[in-house]
Amino acid sequence: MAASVSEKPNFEPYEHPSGGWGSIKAVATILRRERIPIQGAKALARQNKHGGFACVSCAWAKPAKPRAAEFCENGAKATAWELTAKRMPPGFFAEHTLSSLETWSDHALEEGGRLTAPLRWDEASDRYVEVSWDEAFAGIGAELRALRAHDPKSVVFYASGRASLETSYMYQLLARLYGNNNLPDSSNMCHESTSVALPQTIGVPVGTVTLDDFEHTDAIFFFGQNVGVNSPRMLHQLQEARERGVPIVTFNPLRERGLVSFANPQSPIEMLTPAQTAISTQYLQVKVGGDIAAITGMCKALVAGDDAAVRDGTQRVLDADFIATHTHGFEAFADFVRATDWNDIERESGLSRGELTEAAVVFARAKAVIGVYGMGLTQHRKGVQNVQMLSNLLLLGGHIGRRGAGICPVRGHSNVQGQRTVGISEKPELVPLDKLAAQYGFEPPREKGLNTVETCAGVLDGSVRAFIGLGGNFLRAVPDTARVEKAWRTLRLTVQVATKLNRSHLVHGEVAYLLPCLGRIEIDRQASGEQTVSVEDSTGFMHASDGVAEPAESTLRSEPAIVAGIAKATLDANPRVPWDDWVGDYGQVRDAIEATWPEIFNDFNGRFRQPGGFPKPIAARQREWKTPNGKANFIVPDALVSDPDTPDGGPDVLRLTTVRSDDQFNTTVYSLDDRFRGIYGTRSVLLLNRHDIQRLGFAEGDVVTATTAVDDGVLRRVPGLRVTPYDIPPGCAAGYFPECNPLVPLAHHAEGSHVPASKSIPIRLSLDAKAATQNLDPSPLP
Ligand SMILES: Nc1nc2c(c(=O)[nH]1)N[C@H]1C(S)=C(S)[C@@H](COP(=O)(O)OP(=O)(O)OC[C@H]3O[C@@H](n4cnc5c(=O)[nH]c(N)nc54)[C@H](O)[C@@H]3O)O[C@H]1N2
Ligand SMILES: Nc1nc2c(c(=O)[nH]1)N[C@H]1C(S)=C(S)[C@@H](COP(=O)(O)OP(=O)(O)OC[C@H]3O[C@@H](n4cnc5c(=O)[nH]c(N)nc54)[C@H](O)[C@@H]3O)O[C@H]1N2
Ligand SMILES: [Mo]
Repeated sequence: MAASVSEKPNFEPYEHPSGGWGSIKAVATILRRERIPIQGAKALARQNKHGGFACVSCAWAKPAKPRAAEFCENGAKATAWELTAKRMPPGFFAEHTLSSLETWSDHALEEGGRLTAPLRWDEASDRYVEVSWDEAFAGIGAELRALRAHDPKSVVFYASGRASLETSYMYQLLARLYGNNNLPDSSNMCHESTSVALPQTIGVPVGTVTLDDFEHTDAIFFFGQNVGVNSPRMLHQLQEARERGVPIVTFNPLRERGLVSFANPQSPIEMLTPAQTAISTQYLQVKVGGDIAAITGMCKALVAGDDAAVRDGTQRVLDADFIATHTHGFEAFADFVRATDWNDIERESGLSRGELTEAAVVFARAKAVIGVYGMGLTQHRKGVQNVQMLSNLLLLGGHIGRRGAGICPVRGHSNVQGQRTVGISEKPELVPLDKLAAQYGFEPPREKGLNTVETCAGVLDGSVRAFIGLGGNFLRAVPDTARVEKAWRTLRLTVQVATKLNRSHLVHGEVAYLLPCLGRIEIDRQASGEQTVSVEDSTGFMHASDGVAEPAESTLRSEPAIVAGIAKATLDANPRVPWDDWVGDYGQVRDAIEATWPEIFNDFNGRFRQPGGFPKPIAARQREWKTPNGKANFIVPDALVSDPDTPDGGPDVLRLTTVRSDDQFNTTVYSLDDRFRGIYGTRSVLLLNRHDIQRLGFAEGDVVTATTAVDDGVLRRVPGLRVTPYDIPPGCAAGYFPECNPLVPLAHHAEGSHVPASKSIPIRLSLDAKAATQNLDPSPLP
């Protein structure tokens, strides 16, 4: 049962464009697989539409005038995964102990379908047993009250990034009324590097571009974001830009299909002809961790060109007016790039001076440039400086606060940006605590709370005693899996709110509850009728989302109802916090959000249904710099390499980056295939450059163990990885998240943001078994 997907690995290069017929076929397959052809197809028609639901997959912008089908292959998969006809009722748990389920794969666990009833772990039988909602809340409340009497800071309230603005607001209030700011979330593993970097450079914690900018841009630069897989609806904006002749320059160690070419599955012409749009006009296979060096190279070419223009009295290359009026720190930055040697840039980036100069020329010619990026920049030891380097580059040309230009961090979960906006943050200075104090008549905790990495450290050292998880799969998503899992079992209480079973529900504390919730696609009926929720997209627009499908089971409760249930069972009654009224009418939660942030959410209930959503104010869009010095700041990096730990490990040390396949959503693994990378039937692979395979004495198909090359007394290893040749720079390797997470040391995280540096892990390889073909060697044994 554990291996319900047949393990027959197969490798062949995928020569087709992303999108296209491959995409249509994949959508049909997944609807069939989840046994929901009709209901699923009906729901898809209302995905990302006015009066429909906001996709539960990625956070990419939702246009005011949607296409006939405003969803992508991966959004369709996420919808089907949630609306599946499969169920995991209490009877399932009567048949399986939790220890036996621990041997199941991530895929097999979620494949069982939707959870249907509240469950409590029974120690005597090692099984989850059904309890009533009242029993569950009473049990959790009693534990939380006891822990609070001892130390209110020993409890952590994690949020995964999918919960609505309404749920998130109630959840952060629960934590603060309880007595701490321990609100780690998935952005702590994701775009926290952005939230730390950009306030220092341009005075906002989020991106500045809107969909309109894509229609007016002259050049797009892509760093470490796999658009065809992780935000495929953006391919439409890229395709339109390419049709206008806009160059797209990509920096990525791997040649990713979606960044190479795209056939629009919604364009009849492209579907009937071999036509496809080439996406990247220049594809630069930067070394893993080589982005600071690469951008330094581009900046060096630009500054040199500008120095020459000043000398010769010709047209300037940089936007000198913008730099003079709006920025600070330009001279120091220009001196840094002038002083940096091309040899060092070439060595650390793996790119040539010629290639970087060519990219700089494209940049210099464009009146409006967009810089797009993802985890390839944020998940490094110097992840914050990676983001600041991209900001430096854009500032050279004045590309912030100009139509068609801007910085575009592509956010992960569908409401991860929004949950930070409504108070899910461990940093008290980012939350209007005085407002909350006045609104609800209590004294909020002022001490900094725990982020994700600190939560893991707290579990390891015993200071964290309880974990409440609002969605997600914390134990699979975090670094140092083996160590954290072991310590996890010593927790007093674990509570998980979820739609489907995952590993974080199997490894648990002394007292454990698993609470099944409605998904966003389902109709949510409360006292005042069917409820609407809201989310914020990657470009800062707030959207309404209405459920369209019947709930998987009548026993399920909504996330707001579950948060309120825990709150009421735990906290003293406070007449100013009307949990029941809020659950009865989410419009009242929106009123409360508006009262806390009137400048962002004024007339929230009036505006949130408008097609295309409403934007939150982002000062940098108007060239208003909310930085301490009132300017946009150039920031000089302190090293050329994004991962100072890795470089001198010796010739046998490789830099491993961990990535997502085409058929997964984070730890939710839909299948073992990765169509765009030509890998089928297995995720236990290590993608390596052919020369490295040979140099290290391996052959294609060998099975190896990866061991972390960090000497801190802990042995971290992942065995069983198949050596697979791939188009990747020498010295680099790629493997899958979450399978490779045991290799990431907890301390190996971005300076300043604590984002685990899971895009650059130093590893060594050792042989487990020779390739199967060689085992078949008929030569007689001696
Ligand atoms: N279908 C689907 N959609 C998703 C998700 C999903 O799992 N599946 N996850 C969601 C979430 S939470 C997030 S955060 C986003 C993640 O979306 P992405 O940011 O695209 O995340 P990754 O797949 O981890 O990989 C990013 C890319 O960075 C490249 N890369 C690796 N190392 C480096 C480097 O050192 N430098 C550069 N320049 N590039 C590098 C990789 O080759 C890969 O193409 O997507 C969201 N959307
Ligand atoms: N090595 C490595 N590690 C990484 C990354 C990487 O690139 N490399 N990426 C990091 C990033 S960017 C992120 S965002 C994290 C992701 O970390 P998480 O957000 O914690 O993990 P997910 O896999 O998205 O969570 C999936 C689970 O969410 C639950 N779920 C789904 N829908 C709902 C819902 O509507 N409500 C509730 N309550 N539960 C729901 C289901 O039970 C499902 O099993 O992982 C991080 N870890
Ligand atoms: Mo993410």
